[in-house]
Amino acid sequence: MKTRAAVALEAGKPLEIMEVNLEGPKAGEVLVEIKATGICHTDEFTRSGADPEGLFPAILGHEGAGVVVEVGEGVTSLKPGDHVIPLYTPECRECASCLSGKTNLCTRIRATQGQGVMPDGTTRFSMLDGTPIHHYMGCSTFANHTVLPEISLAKVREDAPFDKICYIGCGVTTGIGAVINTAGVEIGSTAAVFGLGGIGLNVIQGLRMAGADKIIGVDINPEKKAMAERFGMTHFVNPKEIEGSVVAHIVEMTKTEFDQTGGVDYSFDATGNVQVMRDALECTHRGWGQSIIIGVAPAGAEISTRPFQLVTGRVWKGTAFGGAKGRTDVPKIVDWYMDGKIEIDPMITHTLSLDEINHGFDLMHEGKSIRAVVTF
Ligand code: NAD
Ligand code: AHE
Ligand code: ZN
Repeated sequence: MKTRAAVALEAGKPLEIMEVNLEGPKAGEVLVEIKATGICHTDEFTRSGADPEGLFPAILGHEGAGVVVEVGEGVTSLKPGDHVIPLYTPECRECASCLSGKTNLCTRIRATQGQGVMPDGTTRFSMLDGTPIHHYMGCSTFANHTVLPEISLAKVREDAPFDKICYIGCGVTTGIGAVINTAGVEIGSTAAVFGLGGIGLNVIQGLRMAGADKIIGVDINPEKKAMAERFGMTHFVNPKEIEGSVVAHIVEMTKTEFDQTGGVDYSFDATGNVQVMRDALECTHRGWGQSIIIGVAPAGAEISTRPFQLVTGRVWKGTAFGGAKGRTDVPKIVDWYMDGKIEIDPMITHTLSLDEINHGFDLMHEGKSIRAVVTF
């Protein structure tokens, strides 16, 4: 079949909207009509050329929602008409990682997914002249239709709006999951969130759900303050407007009559900047502070700190997709949204057509959007 897609032809170039060829689903695969997709900073990271795994030409996008059109041979858990959310972290329930109970990082198809191909080593997308187009993160949601492995799809309820629940395909689950699954934040905790974008706001929402008392948001863009407060931020720090280091500032903010050491119980990096990651670690409390890296850093970037920071009890962790097991957890998060336990709508600041997708990237760069969503 033919479908319309935004294609990343070369690193650093705007996406090009074009008709592409899409082969039908092979064994174990599913053809999905994408109804809506968010634009995550990770799409920009790859489009820009900063991703060491970046391949071109590719159809980017990994935060989608849609409807099953056709299933390949042997597919048993899905049928045409089912509503689904694509998963860049699949859940096969059979590999050593899935069976370990210790991680959400299913390894069943990670190698081929990173090479931009389906598990059989081939691509379903091609240009009209026959040039193959790479898949992206196993999802490629910047296309009106896409093909995914069955294990990379979460079946969700049919009354949930596509243009909102697409965000659960990455940002919502990553932010809330980082708090609940990765950090295990307790009631009454103090926390600092670095980066108040599409991920950081969901960390804040997760912290409020977990019952955190003091939620400090840090961003160099003061326009992010109001939305963060709406989701539960109690204090805002703009590193450009304070005297001295952000670490010393947060340590001071968290000292109490009974604890003159200071430092937050938990911190989260949602910027992808390695200096910010260091600050996030070092502003946590001596003896027990945990810092969770969510941000994705460019090729070649490395983190550093004095080992003394860890010797004195701080813990550095990372999280992918908020530690969530997609087929199990995503349908529940859709229920949370539909039951009003979490909010999504205010964070979707812009809704665009596929033809306007590059404007969505501009809005991200200008700091004007939280999430821009493309609807088909
Ligand atoms: P975004 O562009 O919406 O938000 C980033 C925010 O960080 C912006 O508000 C920006 O002003 C702020 N910021 C930038 N530099 C800063 C600095 N030096 N100090 C303080 N704030 C700063 O991006 P997003 O979609 O929220 O994604 C955030 C990061 O998370 C990206 O690196 C993305 O690739 C990554 N990510 C990781 C996962 C995962 O599973 N680990 C999932 C989704 C996104
Ligand atoms: N390809 C990059 C790493 C990108 C990365 O860390 N991706 C996250 C999801 S970001 C979603 O917005 C992830 O899930 N990582 C686990 C995995 O297996 O990719 C690089 O640096 O090579
Ligand atoms: Zn993402």
